[in-house]
Amino acid sequence: MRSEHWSTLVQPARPVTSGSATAVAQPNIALVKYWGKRDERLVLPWSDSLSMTLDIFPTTTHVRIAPDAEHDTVVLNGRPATGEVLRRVTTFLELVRNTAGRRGAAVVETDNTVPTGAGLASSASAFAALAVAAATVYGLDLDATALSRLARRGSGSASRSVFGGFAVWHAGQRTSTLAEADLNSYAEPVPSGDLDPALVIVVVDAGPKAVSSREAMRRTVDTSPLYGSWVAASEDDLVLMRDALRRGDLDAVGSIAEQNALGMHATMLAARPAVRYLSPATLEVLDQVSRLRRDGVSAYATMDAGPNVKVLCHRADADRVAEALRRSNPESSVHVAGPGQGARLLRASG
Ligand code: 2P0
Repeated sequence: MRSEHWSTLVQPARPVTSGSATAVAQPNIALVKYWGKRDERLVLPWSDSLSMTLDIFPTTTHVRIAPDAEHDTVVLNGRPATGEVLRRVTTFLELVRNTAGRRGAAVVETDNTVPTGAGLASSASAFAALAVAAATVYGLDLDATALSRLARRGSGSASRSVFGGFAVWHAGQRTSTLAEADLNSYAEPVPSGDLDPALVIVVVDAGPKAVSSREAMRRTVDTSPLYGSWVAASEDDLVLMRDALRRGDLDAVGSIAEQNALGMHATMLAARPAVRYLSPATLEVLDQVSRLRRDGVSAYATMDAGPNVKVLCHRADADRVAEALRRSNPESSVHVAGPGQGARLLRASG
């Protein structure tokens, strides 16, 4: 009786027996940051954020159906993934399969050129590429908004890497239900006037971080007395940032981004126990950026969940800025990025 009852209610998932897809995506750097979740399972943030997708550090992800396999397999940079990485990717594939009403394990092979875990948003490019490839393989026909919403479930910042150039990720109304916020929380492109920017990335430390951004966000939201003020300030920053981008005003974009990043680090420094990603090397780069500004160069710093510094400047000044930062930081690697493309499918079969 019971099983008959079920069979009338639940459409059994149809098996997928073959197919593969390869997608590529690049990381993004937030100029107005995402820091803190309203809901962990749905990856819903407390505030809107805004970023620039880079034209360097691509992640290329190949997903293929493994018809005889019982479990998903994940290979990251040639090595089988285990633990948290495997769990996050499998949970994400489960979401794609449930949404598509399909079943069948997959093999995911990912080549990530971002220094993993160094606060350079490797999960953004990783889950944006995975969303495109997995949706294709399991037959989900999604527009860019739906793809962004899906990528968000893998990693919040991935919602923004679905788009090229500048993108805003909407938090979804704070007063709405979780289901409404889920629907309304996605990224979309933002116009950026005549801006011709570059981000000079100073990797002072490419090692893994001591505290994951997920845990650090949780601790900040739960314990930092400054968190509410930062969210309120960030809302104002977003309005000003959109206006500065529209006007193509790099100095305004840079100052807002720098203030917003320092505010984010202040709120986590006030968490209990404190989360401190900034190192002495970070502070030295911040001093160098101030000196560049005193010398008349428009250069502004932002830092994420790690000690590395990204310096926003005019593209025409990028070589000069990179050279100055290389000279002052001979042990660091320095990369120059411009605005890049959004996540895209390279090929698919079956
Ligand atoms: C951002 N970061 O806006 C902020 C600023 C780091 C500092 O998004 O937990 O890897 O997977 O949603 O996206 C890093 O967090 O976090 C991040 P989850 P994610 O770029």
